[in-house]
Parts: sequence; structure tokens; C-alpha cells
Amino acid sequence: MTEQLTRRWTIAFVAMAPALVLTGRAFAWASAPKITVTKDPNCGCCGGWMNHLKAEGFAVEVIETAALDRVKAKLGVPNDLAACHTAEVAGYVIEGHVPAVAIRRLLSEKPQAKGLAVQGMPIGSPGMEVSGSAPESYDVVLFGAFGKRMFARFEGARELKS
Ligand SMILES: [Cu+2]
Repeated sequence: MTEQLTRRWTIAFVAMAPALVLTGRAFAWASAPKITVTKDPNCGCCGGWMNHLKAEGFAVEVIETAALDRVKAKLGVPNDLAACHTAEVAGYVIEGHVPAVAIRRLLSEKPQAKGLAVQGMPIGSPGMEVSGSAPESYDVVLFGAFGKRMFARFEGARELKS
């Protein structure tokens, strides 16, 4: 009886193994989130930011338009947070040079919010690297119906942990 049970478990485990492998693969696939970036065709630093996202495993899609202000208004980006490009990922809005690590945290924590923004174009943020210039420190802001609050703080590409 016991031996038979053991045998059954062994068969069950062997049968499950490929399913586990498949699950692992699906997980890896799901971790390449699709992000749609809307930018002006003449924006260079926007391309730099998109390359950063690709290098960090995002599937990047681009929409080029000269009417970026209209897109920001439609998506509800606060005027004072407006930057050079506006992106959408999993129902969130990403405004400006937000580092990929902050976007990944947003996607895993799923806060009740409209999205993340980095105001202006800080030197040293992803896509804004200027050789010979010291990286600036800046906030990644979470915005939504509640207003704004600090989500993360960076110096260039490096996150400053409090
Ligand atoms: Cu920019």
C-alpha cells in the first residue's frame, strides 16, 4: 500500500515537472511588460530613455506625434509634472525620465494611482546622461486623485534608499 502511494506520488511529480517548467517560462515572459511611449519625432532624449527600458527588459512600442500636449491632457498628466514624453504601461501613465526600476516597483505594488512622473529632465536620469556632468538628484512622484507623493528618490541612475 505505502509503496503504491509512493509510486503514485512519483508519477504525479514527474507529470507535473513539465508544467512547472512552462509556468517558469510564462513568468519570464510576463515580466517583459509592454510599454507604449508617445513622443515628439524630434526628441532625442526620449529615444535614450526607450533604450534604457529595452535594456531593462521592457517591450517598447512608440507613437510619434507633434501633439503631445493633447495626449498628456487626455491621460491626466498634471501640468507641473509634464516632461518630454508620456508612456502607458498596464493602465498606468509614466511621464518623463522615470527609471525602469521604479516602474517595476509600481507594477508589483499596484498602488491606487494614475502613474509616475519625473519632472523636467534631470541630468543623469536614464536617457539624460551627459558625459562630464555630475548626475542630479531627483524625485519620482506618484500622482493620482490624492494629489502627489514621493515614490522614490534617485541620483542619476542610482536609487537613494532612505
Ligand atoms: Cu527628455
